[in-house]
Amino acid sequence: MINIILFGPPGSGKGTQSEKLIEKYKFKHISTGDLLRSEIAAKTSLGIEAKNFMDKGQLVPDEVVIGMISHVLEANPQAKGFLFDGFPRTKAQSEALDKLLHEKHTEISLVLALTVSEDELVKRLLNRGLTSGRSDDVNEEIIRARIIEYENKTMAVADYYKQFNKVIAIKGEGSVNDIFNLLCKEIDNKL
Ligand code: B4P
Repeated sequence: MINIILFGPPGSGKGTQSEKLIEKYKFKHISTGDLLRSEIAAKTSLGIEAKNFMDKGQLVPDEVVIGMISHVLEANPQAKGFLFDGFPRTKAQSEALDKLLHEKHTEISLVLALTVSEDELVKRLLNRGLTSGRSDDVNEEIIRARIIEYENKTMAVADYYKQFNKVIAIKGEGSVNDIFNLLCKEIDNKL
């Protein structure tokens, strides 16, 4: 079983590359951003709580996200491997994920970290905001707040997995296909 974390700042291409990776490798895709947006669309109490944070560019509280992940792992006992997209985003989430996977007698195999300059991130997200209908993509101030959350809380995830030598940095600028090929090369090395 191979379990991968696709890591990187907002707008680095995690969602874009995940779509291609799950098609090729048939991983079970877990995107906390997508899960939260489904909760918001369904107007659940979890969604209403999450929206308050997401609209300000802030991370949703750890216990909310960890609970969601725990349910998805439980619901997919037959999965051949998981692709985590946008999760974990804090050290506490990383530790919780390791514990949940350990209970399933498995672990994170690889953390693929996309690196993209801040100017390019802002440009991509504003551009996506023109068509996505995502309230966190339309305003540069909110986008910058998301990048600050990433620097203050999420970079710690890479540090956490570096101690186990699991992190590989991949340049996330260039064509979507070229970046995809770089990611595949690293995954193939693990298969
Ligand atoms: P997410 O849904 O995870 O979204 P994201 O980080 O903004 O974007 P992603 O990185 O997937 O976007 P992509 O580059 O593919 O998070 C949204 C919010 O949810 C967070 O701010 C937070 O509030 C909350 N949340 C989610 N998970 C959480 C967690 N674990 N804990 C707490 N809170 C959580 O796409 C960006 C754009 O770039 C697209 O338009 C794409 O077409 C373009 N693009 C992609 N690759 C490109 C390339 N190579 N060249 C040019 N453009 C490219």
